[in-house]
Amino acid sequence: MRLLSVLVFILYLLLCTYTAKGISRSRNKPIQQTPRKNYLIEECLNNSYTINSCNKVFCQPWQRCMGGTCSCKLPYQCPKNGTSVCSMEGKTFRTYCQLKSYECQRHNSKFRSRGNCELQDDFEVSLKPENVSERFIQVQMNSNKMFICGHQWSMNEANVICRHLHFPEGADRIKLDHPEDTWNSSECLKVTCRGTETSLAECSLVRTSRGRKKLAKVACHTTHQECSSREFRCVNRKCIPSDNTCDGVNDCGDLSDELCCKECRGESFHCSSQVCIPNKYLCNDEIDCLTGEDEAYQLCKERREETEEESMDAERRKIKTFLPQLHCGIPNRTITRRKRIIGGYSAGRDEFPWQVAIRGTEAQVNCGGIYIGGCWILTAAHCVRQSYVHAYRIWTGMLNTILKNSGMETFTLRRVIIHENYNSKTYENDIALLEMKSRDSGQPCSPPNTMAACVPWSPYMFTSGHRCKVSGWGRAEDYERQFTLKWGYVNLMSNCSEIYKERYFKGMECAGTYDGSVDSCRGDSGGPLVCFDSNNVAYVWGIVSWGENCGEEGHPGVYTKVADYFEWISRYTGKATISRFNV
Ligand code: 4AZ
Repeated sequence: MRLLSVLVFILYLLLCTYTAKGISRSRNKPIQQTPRKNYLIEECLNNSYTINSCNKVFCQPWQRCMGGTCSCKLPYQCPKNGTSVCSMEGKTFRTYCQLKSYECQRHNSKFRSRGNCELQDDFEVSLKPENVSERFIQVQMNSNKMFICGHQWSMNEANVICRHLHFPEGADRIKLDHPEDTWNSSECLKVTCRGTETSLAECSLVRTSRGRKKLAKVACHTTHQECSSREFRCVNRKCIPSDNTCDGVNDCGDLSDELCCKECRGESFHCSSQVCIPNKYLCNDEIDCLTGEDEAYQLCKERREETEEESMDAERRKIKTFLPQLHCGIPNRTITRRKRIIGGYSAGRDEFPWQVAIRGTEAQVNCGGIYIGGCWILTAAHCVRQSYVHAYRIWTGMLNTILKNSGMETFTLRRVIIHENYNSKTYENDIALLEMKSRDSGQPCSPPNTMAACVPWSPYMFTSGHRCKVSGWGRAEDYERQFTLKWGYVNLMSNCSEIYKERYFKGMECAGTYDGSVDSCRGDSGGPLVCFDSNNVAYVWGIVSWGENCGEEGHPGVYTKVADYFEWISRYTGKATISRFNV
């Protein structure tokens, strides 16, 4: 009985606390404001990235990437294939790419129509009425005047129209409104733009019946103003609502609101390079994310978007298919065997076809290296000396250092190029290029059973947490010499300046596992850390450089961050040898 009353009392207490909580919660609710989520990455914004930053996005096919910026190609550098086009000034160009490269160099030849310039009808864009900030858009085509529909009207289209009308920063605001009664507007023009066009004529324009629906309005950007606390300042100094950042829509017009995003909102997709792209770019057979996540087989095997629109976008995409593309980073085979290395496995034949061995003055392998195409080997500066150039031998197509396999080939060197700022005390800029002598003089090197690893051009291609592969003939757990090529999975890490403090410099990158169970070690130096993109193409992300011992918990391996040296490498190899896309 006593027990029962105690139980009842406890129950009563529980009930009290529950209701008290309930009351206090409901009372608090109207006062508490949900904090606005910040989608943007501040430190990234400091770099003022725009649509012309090839560390973040691909350049247009009439541009090329130079030092992180897209710059204009010369018209003769365009592919020759394609249809002729006519500019607003009435000049005929052989291809769309040529017109765009001409325009890109500020000759300001805007696109007007396909075909050559004879027999061209008029194409005029104007804003109506005068003297108000937000106006309807009237397009005159073939003596036919029409307004632009409100259907699917977005900042992408508005920016293009303003650019067309010589407002280089694009639009400030868009709106939908009913037309004035006196206007005959039973039909309207439905526009769809990618958002990067400079002329409305490049977009898809389709005549449709308006019904009773609203029409599109735009206010083009004229003067710069201070942005409010709820606005984002674009790199082109326009202000846009903060809620419109990281949503896949190019509100700024220079894309600066989509390039530094922790995550994406609305109908948009997050590339691992922190860029938001509209969902309609997924699985459309054009790579938009630097490492191809938007076209990954796993994502796309069930979805294929077919959107065929009559616009110059199709021509732009066709031009891309005419551009040369390097064949790199694709091993013939990917299987793995027996466990070994520091937490690693023995490599199979053709699994690491870019891995080479560098034999020095003594007849043993002392460092690894990476074949990157042509006659070029990438390695660590601390592995080589200029004065030993005649002593080195490069072994390609090798798996085992004592059991010589068929398909091996050795090369002597023409040149050893050590980074001019390599510091042998701190291991800063621990990178070197070796130029092999071709076995048939005048012929390319083309070592057998060897495939170049692709060279990454942007430090945003792979980020912390990405699992990559390190390989080499270096020491295993027991520090014993190894004779077979081994490899292991390691994760890229971002907290290395906390671990190695003042010993960690720009141009270095850490990779390892939490417990140190997988690591590179003595003898692996100069060899590759490769990361694979969404389509399994291998990029040499790091060169084995140093570390505090091997396989120690809390002491990951330190690698030379190859993406930071793309320009340095291409200075010697030439851009065409190492650029996977758009040279
Ligand atoms: C070395 O001595 C070395 N655990 C290479 C890699 C690492 C440590 C030492 C990383 O060549």
